[in-house]
Amino acid sequence: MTAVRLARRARHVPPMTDSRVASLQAAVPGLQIKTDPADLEHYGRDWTRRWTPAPLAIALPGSVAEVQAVMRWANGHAVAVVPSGGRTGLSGGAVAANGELVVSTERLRRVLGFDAVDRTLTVEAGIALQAVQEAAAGHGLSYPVDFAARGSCSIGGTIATNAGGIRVIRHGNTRDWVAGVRVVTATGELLDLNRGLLKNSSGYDLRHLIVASEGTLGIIVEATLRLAPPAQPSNVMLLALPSFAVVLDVFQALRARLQLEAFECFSDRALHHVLVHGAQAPFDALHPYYAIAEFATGGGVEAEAQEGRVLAAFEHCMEQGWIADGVISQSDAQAAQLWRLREGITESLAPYVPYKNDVSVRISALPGFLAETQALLLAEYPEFDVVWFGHIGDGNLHINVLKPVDMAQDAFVARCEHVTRLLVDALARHGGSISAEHGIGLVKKPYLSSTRSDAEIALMRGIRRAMDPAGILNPGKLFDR
Ligand code: FAD
Ligand code: 2HG
Ligand code: ZN
Repeated sequence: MTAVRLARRARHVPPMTDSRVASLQAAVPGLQIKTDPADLEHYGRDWTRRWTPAPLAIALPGSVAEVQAVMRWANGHAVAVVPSGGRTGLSGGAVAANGELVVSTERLRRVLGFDAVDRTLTVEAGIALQAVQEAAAGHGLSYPVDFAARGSCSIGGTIATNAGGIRVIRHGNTRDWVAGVRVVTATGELLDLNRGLLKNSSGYDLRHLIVASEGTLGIIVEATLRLAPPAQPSNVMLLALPSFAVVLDVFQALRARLQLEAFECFSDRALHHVLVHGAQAPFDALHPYYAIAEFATGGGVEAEAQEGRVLAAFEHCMEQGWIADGVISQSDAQAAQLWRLREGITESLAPYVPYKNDVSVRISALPGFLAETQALLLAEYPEFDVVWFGHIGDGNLHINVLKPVDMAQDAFVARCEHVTRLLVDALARHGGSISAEHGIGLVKKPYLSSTRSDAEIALMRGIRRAMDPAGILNPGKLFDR
């Protein structure tokens, strides 16, 4: 009882205010600002949960003009700013742990326009990815970037991280769908980049500089997105694999025969956690690895021909001993059930606050890289629960390491960082990247130089200084100035 009473009282303690908050409010009179401790915690962190949130305040502008006014004020007062979308990021890019002003796009969620001739949708940056997908479908088209955080990540965040997801194999990354962006710079200017043009050979394409800039070059306030034809009818197939060594054989066998929309894999440990989290077991027996493939089925005669190709692919893989069992969805509900086994992994692991790697190599380099990585992880993490999954058809592997309950968090992270340094060496040997799709943020900052050369990083520093002379935009993220 006492604890409840204390908690209630704590909620009524007036938040600590800072004269800078009053100064911001005076400079931008209608601006919504939050300083409640619960809000500081909520908006000060993303899904990494490794840093303690400690922002100065949360600004929630309701218009582009307000974003500009906030940035002018922040620049004038040398206040660091963390651009913030849905905070589903997995690299600490949206973390505010050092008294920064969080600028949230949460109130900028409108669809601003659809152009049937250009096949583009223009939206405000805070709109959720799923709302964009639904708006596109409402116009008989599709927005094909897709992944499990669709309901809570913002389109601005997906652009700022160049998000990938489950359909990259067929449709590419976010970058491929950005026809234009409007960006507020550190000094409060509004840049209108590329303006939806399909062809534009007029010098440096600053739009693409903004993609994957992780909030270090400006605040994305609006985006014009290319839309694709409506999604084709498709089917989902889940395959049980006897070993990891065959996953690429299965991939190539399916890719040669089917129009793949997705090809993903996950380990028995991943399935274990998803099942504990409430999903339904797909097979009676357990298997070491699983692959999930989505493929277009077409309609009418084409659908029949496709069915033949699916069976042929399946039989070929069975004959080779590459698959032990398999199921194919017979309805959208079944397809969703199968996808849940793959898409539910991150959420099922979240309570463990896992240490994550998100690495990529060229598809052709995968066999050598995967063999080396598997041996490395077996040798280095003999007693840890290591969960493998990923967009294997894109050359992108996710490794989640779970902390043993009796191990201190610092010791756990130190051990994992040691293994990441070894992984970095393997990546270098195979020409890969330390971040395939989640961004560098805080988590992978120490390893940026393993993927980008000194000359590249020097150029990136120069660009950052030119666009943000006072160094207020997401300091400490991606690389130090
Ligand atoms: P935030 O986390 O808010 O921010 C991410 C970065 O972008 C930060 O550096 C932030 O400062 C910056 N930023 C945000 N908004 C803006 C803006 N308007 N202007 C400038 N900078 C901005 N990612 C994938 O790529 N593929 C996946 O398959 C995938 N699956 C996921 C599944 C789950 C369950 C979860 C929790 C995450 C997953 N992610 C995935 C990671 C994450 O959802 C993506 O990185 C997403 O793009 C982040 O969007 P957000 O709005 O949440 O960004
Ligand atoms: C996915 O592919 C996401 O599911 C999240 O990119 C990966 O949790 C992860 O490590
Ligand atoms: Zn992923």
